[in-house]
This record gives sequence, structure tokens and C-alpha cells, in this order.
Amino acid sequence: MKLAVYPGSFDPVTNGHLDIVKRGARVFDKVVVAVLHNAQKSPLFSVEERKELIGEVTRDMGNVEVDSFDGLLVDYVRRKKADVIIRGLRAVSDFEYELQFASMMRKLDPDVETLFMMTNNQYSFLSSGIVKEVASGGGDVKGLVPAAVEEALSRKYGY
Ligand code: COD
Repeated sequence: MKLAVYPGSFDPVTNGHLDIVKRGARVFDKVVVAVLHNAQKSPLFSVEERKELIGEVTRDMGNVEVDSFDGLLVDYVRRKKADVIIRGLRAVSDFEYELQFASMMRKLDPDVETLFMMTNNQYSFLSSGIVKEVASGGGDVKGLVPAAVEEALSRKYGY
């Protein structure tokens, strides 16, 4: 069974992330969406909230699981006995960081493969950060995030 881990902050999950999850789930037997628990950052949504939102928007995908991790990704991937890490690539600007990331993963564990999936063009400008910026100013994020996330954002920002 081929198992892939799709790690990220997902604060919050966007339609760009979701597109990668869907496509990954077509390629692999199982995809684990793994939310980083990073004590140093102050996210808008707690890890539990992020997991709940991802769970809600992937409910219909039978081979997708949601989890969280802390510490090094490579240790988590080993614990899960996963074959591959999936990363999304939006633009050339992502490439430099992702190349460093994948190279470091390979140095830490040569058996862990990193696979890149190119974004769907319609989401190439989309990031969780941009979504939060627009939503915090009361802007419309319809079509950028699933409806459940849209509602969660409006609750967070109180409108
Ligand atoms: N279209 C397609 N893909 C997208 C889009 C989009 N619109 N938006 C984001 N993505 C991709 C990103 O490129 C990324 O691959 C993934 O979705 C998640 O994105 P984010 O922004 O939610 O999460 P990141 O990139 O901040 O996550 C970073 C990790 C949590 C994976 C990383 O920091 C980590 O593993 N940390 C643990 C410590 C560790 O092991 N560090 C080693 C680094 S070498």
C-alpha cells in the first residue's frame, strides 16, 4: 500500500490545498494530511480547529486521513511508515524553498521521497496568508476556500 503524507500549516486549508489532496488521493492508496503543531507560531486557528476543518472538507474522500505532528517531519513520516511526502508548487518563487526542503529531507532520510504536484492554475496565487488578509478586512473569499472555512473565518473575524 502506497502511503503519502501531505504536511503543512493549513491555517486555514484553502481550495489550493484541497486540490492537491484530491489529486494525491487519486495517485496514492492513502493520503495523510498532517498539520504542524508549531508552538512558536501564533496561528489564527488552533491545531484542533484546523484538523476539524480539513476533516469536514475531506469527509467524502475515503482514503484521506487527518492528523497532526510536532517535531521533525522526517520522524513523523518514519513513524507513519509513509513512502512519500507530497508538496505543492505554485510558482517559481516556491521552488527555491522547496528544493532546500526536499534536499534536507533526503539528507535526514534518503529513503523518504518528496513528490511535487503543480498547482491548478486557478489557485496559483492562493495562500492561507492571503486568504486571512482578505478575510480580516471583510473581503470576499468565496471560491478561494471551502464554505466551512469561509464560515469559520467570518466567525473568527466577527462578521
Ligand atoms: N496550490 C497548491 N499548493 C499549495 C497552495 C496552492 N494554492 N497553497 C499551498 N500549497 C502547498 C504548499 O506549497 C505546501 O506544499 C503545502 O501546500 C502546505 O502549505 P502551507 O503553507 O499550509 O504549509 P507550510 O509550507 O508552511 O508547511 C511547512 C511544514 C509544516 C511542512 C514544515 O515547516 C515542516 O515540516 N516543519 C516541521 C519541522 C521540520 O521537519 N522541518 C524541516 C524542514 S527541512
